Amino acid sequence: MGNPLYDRLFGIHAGKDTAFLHLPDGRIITHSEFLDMAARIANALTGLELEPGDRVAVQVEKSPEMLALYAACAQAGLIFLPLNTAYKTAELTYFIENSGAALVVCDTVNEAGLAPLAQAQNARLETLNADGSGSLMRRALGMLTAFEPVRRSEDDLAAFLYTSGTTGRSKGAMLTQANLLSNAETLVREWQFTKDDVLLHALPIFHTHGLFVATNVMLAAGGSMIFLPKFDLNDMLRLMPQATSMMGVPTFYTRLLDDDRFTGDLARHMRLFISGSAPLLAETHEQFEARTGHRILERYGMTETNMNTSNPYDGDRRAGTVGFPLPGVDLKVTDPETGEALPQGEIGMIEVRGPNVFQGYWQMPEKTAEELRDDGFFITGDLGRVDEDGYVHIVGRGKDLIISGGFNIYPKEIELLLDDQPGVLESAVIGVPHPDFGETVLGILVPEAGQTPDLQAILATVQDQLARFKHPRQLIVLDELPRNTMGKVQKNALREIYKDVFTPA
Ligand code: MCA
Ligand code: AMP
Repeated sequence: MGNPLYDRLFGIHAGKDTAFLHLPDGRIITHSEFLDMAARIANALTGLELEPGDRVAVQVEKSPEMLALYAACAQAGLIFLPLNTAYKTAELTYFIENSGAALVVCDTVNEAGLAPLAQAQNARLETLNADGSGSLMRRALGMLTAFEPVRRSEDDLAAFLYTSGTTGRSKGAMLTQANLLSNAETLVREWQFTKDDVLLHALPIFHTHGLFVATNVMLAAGGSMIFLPKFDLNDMLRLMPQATSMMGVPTFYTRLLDDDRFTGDLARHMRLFISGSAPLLAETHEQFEARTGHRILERYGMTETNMNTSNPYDGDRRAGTVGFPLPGVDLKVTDPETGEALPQGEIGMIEVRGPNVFQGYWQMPEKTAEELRDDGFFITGDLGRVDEDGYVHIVGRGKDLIISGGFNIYPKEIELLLDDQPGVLESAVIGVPHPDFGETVLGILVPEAGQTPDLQAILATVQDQLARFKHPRQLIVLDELPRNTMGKVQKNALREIYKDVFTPA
């Protein structure tokens, strides 16, 4: 039986002195050096008395060591639970408590803040910093570079990724080894990745895109990655000549296009540019082709499902579409009210089924039942249609979601906080177009009678409680919110009124 995730992504590289990570300072980490590091960490984790199936919550900066911690968790049968580095203590508290993490790994600067929380639930606390220092690597240093992978089956859980919801409460999406492996192996074939590929990797590795799409695909293909700590335009331009491929959110592409140094010559040698996590404007697709001759390959996925659809590698990559269902993925468009399949061409709810679809939300059977049907179809919350050529178009969202620079934000979480502020009767949070982030957050407040809320004080509270990317970029005060006859706030009307706030005509 072995350990399929470890064996097929990591074990296959044992003893290979081929390049795996190219670091921005020119250093190269080979596959075998990386596996040695992972095995040392796996030994260190076992030394902490962690048991297979335990959750390891990780909020650290992107680094080779963080990636090796992911490999070590796979090897030791632990559930990897990466967390956005922007989250504040208040947000982390929920994830750590809800997941029942047995180990929390954080940056040294956050250690004191997280210690009481870890202690309260008997979790171990170790540190790992961007430069690879910290208590976890100190433990790992003295360990052996051999570690027999813990036996696991494809049905065992490999990762939890938290995804927020319309109620404001985040849900832990449970992903098995099979979910991750099936998707990675499909994408390698569909996008024709090989050991000769060098991926320009500037995405964070705490989300599906940077970890399960970009990294797992490169591991399965045996290629290497130019592993940047974050998106930095100068680094991207400097290092693109050494890459064959890039994956990014639409903001990566608009930022590249906004810079004159990004020329057709710089990109011509590249094999493939892939975009996802948020809608790529058809205009960006067209500008990119005009500048570089490349047609960006857009695909569509979710935390709960990994990737569902992709434009073709060979064939017409159509702007404004997310392509065809991937092999093994069933996709249908249904009536959001009845769940009945709609005739081809009609707009409705996108539902997907396949080996990529998660197992449910951790300890939330009701939420799971609301979104995952008994027959295996997952209700994505995205509204779309399939055109006469079979291309899937996402035309809107049936869920109240804002996607800013590829990060998902559920308005409810922010509204709950705004509603609690002195002098605020109620609030509505909407996404409005933003030239850099695609969408950004706008907060609309209604004061209590006779009150004038202190907007600066409210923003300060928001800053304290919520990750930066969730902060409303502006607060607007209104006497009342527009409502329909049922009393429901008409967010569409608000979005229309404020659509030009950040993108003046
Ligand atoms: C940073 N800031 C943001 C964002 N990122 N604000 C709103 N939205 C964001 N996405 C804050 C910074 O903290 C900073 O705050 C200010 O905005 C400007 O920062 P800037 O330097 O411009 O930002 P950056 O650090 O360059 O980051 C922008 C980014 C980054 C490169 C677009 O957000 C990014 O890498 N996004 C990718 C997200 C991703 O991987 N999503 C995949 C999710 P201050 O003003 O205080 O300095 S997985 C997924 O969605 C599914 C499964 C899928 O299909 O892939
Ligand atoms: P997440 O919850 O971070 O997994 O984000 C998943 C959501 O991102 C999907 O439900 C879509 O709304 C959105 N998304 C991902 N890829 C695309 C895309 N190519 N076009 C439009 N929306 C996308």
